[in-house]
Amino acid sequence: MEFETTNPTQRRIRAGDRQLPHPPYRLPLLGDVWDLHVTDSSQWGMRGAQKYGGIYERDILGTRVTYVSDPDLLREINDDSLWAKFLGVPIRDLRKVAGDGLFTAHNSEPNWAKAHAVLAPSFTAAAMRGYHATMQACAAELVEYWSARPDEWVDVPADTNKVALEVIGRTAFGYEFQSFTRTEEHPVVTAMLRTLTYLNRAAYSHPLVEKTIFREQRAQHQRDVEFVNETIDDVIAHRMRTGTGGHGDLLDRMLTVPDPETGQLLDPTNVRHQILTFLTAGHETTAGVLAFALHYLSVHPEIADRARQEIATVSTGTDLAFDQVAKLRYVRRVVDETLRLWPTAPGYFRKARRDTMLGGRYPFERNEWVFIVLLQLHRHELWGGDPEAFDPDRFLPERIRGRHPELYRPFGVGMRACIGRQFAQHEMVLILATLLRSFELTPEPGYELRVKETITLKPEALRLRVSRRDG
Ligand code: MNH
Repeated sequence: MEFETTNPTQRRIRAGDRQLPHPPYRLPLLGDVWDLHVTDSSQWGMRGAQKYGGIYERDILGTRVTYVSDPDLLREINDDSLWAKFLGVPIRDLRKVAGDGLFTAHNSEPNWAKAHAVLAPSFTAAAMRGYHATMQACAAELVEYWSARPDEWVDVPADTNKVALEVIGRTAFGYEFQSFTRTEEHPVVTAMLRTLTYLNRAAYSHPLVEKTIFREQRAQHQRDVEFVNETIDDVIAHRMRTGTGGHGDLLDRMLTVPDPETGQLLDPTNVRHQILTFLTAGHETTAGVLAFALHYLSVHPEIADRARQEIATVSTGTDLAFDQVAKLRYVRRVVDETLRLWPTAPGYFRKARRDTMLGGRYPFERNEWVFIVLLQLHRHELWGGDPEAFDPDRFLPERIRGRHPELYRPFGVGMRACIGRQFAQHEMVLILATLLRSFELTPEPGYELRVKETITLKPEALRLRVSRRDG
């Protein structure tokens, strides 16, 4: 413990002393609320950083929201001993669905450490070997689905959502959504997407507004949450009835492996929370990256061809073996660069563990929080050149070396960083490579990338022509 106040030469840390750049025309009581964008809040956070700098704030009805995209300040903020995970508005609302699942648990909740210990072995690089065949089968279903549509403009984000949902459904709890054979969207998917959209929109709303103007939507939202919960509970109950073990999925692990620390199994409600966490955290983000990557590959045929050459060199067969995926260094750089421009989880929150003078200049009292604007961090001037240019070679080993360590954080950082990182990377490289080798990608004339936010990011209305190629 440090007691700054016992040092007479040091001034007390007071939030009131913190002066930060902010939008002009700040109003009494309302603050900067006129400058709030609810449907594109992350992109607006980025625009703000471009105007006001690497740390600035908006005062929303008396709540100070601090936006940080200065990598030097992140040396402190990303340090788990100084700042801790904070559940900011859209994430906190996710707790209504995902409860104390890994993503939405507070650091202090015992279920976080418990589930982390039980599940971590399922996410090591070695564990990926066990998921490879499933991921491949899902990729093959997408190839078949697109092969049957040579003369259509395929809805890219919808279809990458399908493939990522199949992957996570099967690897997490042995569930096939049959995304590629049903004509209507799976009702659980509809309910989950509506839930995310609702939570994203209602994030800055007021309960009274929700109960009046948005009464219908709110009722629908409650039905959606109930329906999703029941469906997952059925799957868990079915597994328990028909026998655990032998599935090699996350559900088996959660139902059979005790926490090494306490010797306890996860309780059934927590298991449901974890499944819901994996379904949401493990599918929207990955699907978004695949969709953005396909956009860039379609408008940069030279990059797509270079990737195809690499794929042909690594594998002459029709399928990519597990060990070959790690050899696709260029495809991996395409994924890395996509995540630089469009980190599909566009930021994260941290709160100060104790009173602190951030960067030696900005006083933050204990428990005050900041939002890390990944979209702007990933466009910081230290990247050099035109930050909007899509250039996978930014991730060449020699160019990564010497780079500021806090300049690239698409998977977060520290103890609360993404547990699914290796999973997502293996999945994304495998699926992209499979699609590149199977299809020519033609962009829609005149399409300009617009980005839609539903907590995660997606390219809006992205459609491509996909035609079979041999090899
Ligand atoms: Mn993922 C945490 C981004 C894929 C499961 N994920 C995080 C965080 C970021 C993130 C950022 C940290 C948030 C914070 O600090 O508040 N995740 C991604 C991205 C992709 C992704 C950009 C894909 C690309 N994530 C996945 C996949 C899974 C997954 C796939 C599961 C299979 N992520 C999680 C879980 C957490 C998390 C679980 C919470 C971990 C924890 O707090 O212990």
